[in-house]
Amino acid sequence: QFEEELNKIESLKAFEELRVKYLGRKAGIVKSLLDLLRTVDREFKPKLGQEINKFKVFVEQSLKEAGETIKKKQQELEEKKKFFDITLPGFKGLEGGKHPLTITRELIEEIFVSMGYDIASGPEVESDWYNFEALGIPKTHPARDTQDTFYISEDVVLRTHTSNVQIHVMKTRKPPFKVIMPGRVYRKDADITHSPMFHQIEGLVVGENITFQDLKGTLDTFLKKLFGEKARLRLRPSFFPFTEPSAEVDVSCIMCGGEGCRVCKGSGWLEILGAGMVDPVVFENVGYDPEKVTGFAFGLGVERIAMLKYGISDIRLFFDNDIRFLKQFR
Ligand code: FA5
Repeated sequence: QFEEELNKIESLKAFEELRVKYLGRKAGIVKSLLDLLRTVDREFKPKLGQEINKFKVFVEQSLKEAGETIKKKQQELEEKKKFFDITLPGFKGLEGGKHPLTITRELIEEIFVSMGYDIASGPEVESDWYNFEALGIPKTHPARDTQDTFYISEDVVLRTHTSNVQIHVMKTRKPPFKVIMPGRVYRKDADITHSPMFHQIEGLVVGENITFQDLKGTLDTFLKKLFGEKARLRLRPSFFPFTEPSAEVDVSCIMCGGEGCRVCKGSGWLEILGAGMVDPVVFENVGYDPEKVTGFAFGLGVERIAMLKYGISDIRLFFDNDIRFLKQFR
């Protein structure tokens, strides 16, 4: 019976129960057999005592062996549980990525930094003077129409361009210098190429004998570095109150299929920036001598450049935060 019960044992707990059942000091089977020995006739005692003792030794020995085996098994099981298989593939967390506008801005910054430019920034909530007046935009200029500008109060606006930073920079630095000034700007504008909040990167170079040729060469170098050698630049005469002469600059729709491209609405060109030679009036407003220094400035639209680079035909996609759109730029 003992052997039968022993063979069935699988857990340490069952083993312990069996041990108590047979060898328990108070009520174990071996103990009760020894108790029985006291009640038998003297002549049977030696023989029976021997038999009981043999049984006791047998039980003890068997339990010892079985106990060792079962403990070993248990240990192996524990080890298996602890084993960490480093060859198994890991769990991959959701990976974030940079926004296409961030990628584009960083790319543009890198190109200008490689050409020796510093990076500066200025306020998005701006006084009328910095955003307009100092840049030669009088109260009567159409750019100040409430259609275009978000007013915080009569004298405070959400900046409509990054050109306000030109003034901050010129008021705190002495020429010569080359700076770019990236940032968010705001206008009451909304269609597939216009967003009410968008990004510009302003550029400003001031020194002696800076010419329009330098401006054109700089923009040409920049655009070729950004879009490749085949990219073409087109300057159209334009007007900005703070530059003279002024130009609007288009780039050929090289990245998205030329003439038929939706980004360029079939024209083959997309306007990406405004530029010109700094107007002497602006130099006077910041205390520079227009007889001594000249300079050029430009303001480029980051969204427009990203649209061209990636062939995106609707500016609103940048701000919808649709994960399926954003995932493509990782
Ligand atoms: C200006 O904002 C001038 N401050 C640029 C400038 C700087 C001229 C320095 C001369 C010297 P404009 O309004 O054209 O210019 O805007 C510049 C660029 O911003 C545009 O060429 C276009 O690429 C982009 N842009 C303008 N409005 C929007 C809009 N609502 N959404 C997205 N991009 C826009």
